[in-house]
Amino acid sequence: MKKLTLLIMTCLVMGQVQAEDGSRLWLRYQSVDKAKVNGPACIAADELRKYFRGDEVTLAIDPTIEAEAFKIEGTTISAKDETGLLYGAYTLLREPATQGYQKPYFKYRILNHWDNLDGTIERGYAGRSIFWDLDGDQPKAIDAALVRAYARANASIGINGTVLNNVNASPRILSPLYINKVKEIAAILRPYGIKVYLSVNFASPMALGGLKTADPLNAKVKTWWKAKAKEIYREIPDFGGFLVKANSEGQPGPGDYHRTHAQGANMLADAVAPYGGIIMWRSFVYGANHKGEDRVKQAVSEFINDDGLFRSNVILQSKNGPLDFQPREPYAPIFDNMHKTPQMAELQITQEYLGQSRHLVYLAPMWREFFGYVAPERLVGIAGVANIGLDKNWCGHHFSQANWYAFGRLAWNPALRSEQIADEWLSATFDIDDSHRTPLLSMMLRSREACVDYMMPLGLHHIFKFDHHYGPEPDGYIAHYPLEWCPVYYHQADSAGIGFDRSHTGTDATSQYREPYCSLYDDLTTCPERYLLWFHHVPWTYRTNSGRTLIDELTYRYGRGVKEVESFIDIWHNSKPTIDEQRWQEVDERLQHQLDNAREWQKTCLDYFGSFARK
Ligand code: GCV
Repeated sequence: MKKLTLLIMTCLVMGQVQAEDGSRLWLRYQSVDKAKVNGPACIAADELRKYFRGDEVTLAIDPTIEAEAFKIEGTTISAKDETGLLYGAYTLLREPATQGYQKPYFKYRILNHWDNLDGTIERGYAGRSIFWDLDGDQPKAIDAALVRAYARANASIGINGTVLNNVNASPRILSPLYINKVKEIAAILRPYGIKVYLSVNFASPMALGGLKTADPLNAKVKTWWKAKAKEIYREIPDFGGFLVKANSEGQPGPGDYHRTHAQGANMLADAVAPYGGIIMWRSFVYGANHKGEDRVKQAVSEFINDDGLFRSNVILQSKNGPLDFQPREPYAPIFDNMHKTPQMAELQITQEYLGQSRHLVYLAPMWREFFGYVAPERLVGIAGVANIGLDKNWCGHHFSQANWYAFGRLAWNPALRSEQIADEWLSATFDIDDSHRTPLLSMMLRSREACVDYMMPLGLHHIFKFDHHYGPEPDGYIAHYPLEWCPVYYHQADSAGIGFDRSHTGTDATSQYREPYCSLYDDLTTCPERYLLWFHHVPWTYRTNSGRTLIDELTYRYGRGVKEVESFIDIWHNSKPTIDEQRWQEVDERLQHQLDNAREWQKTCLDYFGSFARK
């Protein structure tokens, strides 16, 4: 009898313990079910009733408070509506001592999913799409519970929009069948304060509407988009708008009809304007019209004449750097050149070029670095290319969850320090005490710089293997490829030195920057070392700040990166007793892999560069 009771009790206890597979993200609240919640029935009330550890909370609607903001006084949360209450509730759950008024910094806090309708994800490293898949040639049913869990996670960090499909967009997304699916998703996300947006293919009127052209000045084309917008808004009245990749990497756009970006964007802007929609128009454009021009200059050349010509509901969305989400880039000078156009920064959460979901690289320091050059007040929003997929732990690597979290927190408040965000995330994600959290915090904070060191120190860039953007291939060259896809184009190593001369003696990309950066970057003696080889072709014998020659400094930095990963492994091993088994093992396996990769980067790059330097 005694034995049976024990068995039953054990089963009950075990039944309550959830597996630590990472699926709960940073939302690992234990249900206490004790708080009395006064106020309207809503998600905020449900969350607090279940998880708040105090005895009583009051939720109050106060129309004088700004949308999305909230006020906490004692244990009363006031907000204009349920979204504000929800943000207040998650803040209270995270930091029970919070008091006072908070509002999100950026109006647009948006995830960009590069999810294809067939379920694959471009640059996705955590499994297939959580939104899309095919069932034969029909869209698969939406997993409402999963989408709700996604909405909850986003609301807990203040994200208020999501683009549901890849910027390399299939026209099918605008078919009635898919609009219905989008409507279903929107209904799940709406109570969490999240709007849906879609990436659109500029040639949709031809692919879907049977028109012979997609020329933005053509009357039939305009009418087609207006009708499409009307159809969407009839189903989804709070639809956010469109994201557009036009005339970039083979995508159609207004340039196909000798029209400008402004003409293309404005035609779409007019279609969604009656409903309050916006157009996020990407500036990631290079190639076709710019043969021979340094790729990092092309966005400014292409857009500068359009400044001031866009409708007020168009936002120009630009990647943080002028090339393409490298481990380190100087900021993109387009942010200095468009003075009359609202701008958004596109940050990449998915670590395409930072070890993908295999390497532990905490990205908040990189994004904070960007805000040091492009002040948040110059932006109306930030978009983050999502790292979310069907993997049990959502992001592939348990620590990649921290990047999703950090993106949301910085969108809420770009002044938050990377350290505070990492600390919040660690505390919520693992059950660890202060003494164990400190080394993990240090590991996270050093991890991005380590990645730069073992991949591309001193301003090197884009020396990745063709296409998959993971391992090193500094000697990469394919004669029939565009030069700007070839690593040798970016490092320009020869017997004299290494680096891309973008100063006034080279491509003059430095002239696109505002002062003091223009002069600072242009002069080899004042250019910060972290951008040295980005802006200058430097002799092998050049003495860096440390007194080492350039090749010795490269050797030192690759070695430092590898040592850092070794030290991460030590830290992780020391933390073993405090981390649950499954997550510990999974992270450990990836760290070992990261170390192998770091050593491969070190060897491949130093062997190759050494063959020029040490001739
Ligand atoms: C979605 C890079 C990536 C592409 C991506 C593109 C973009 O080229 O490798 O996968 O396409 O950027 O941002 O449009």
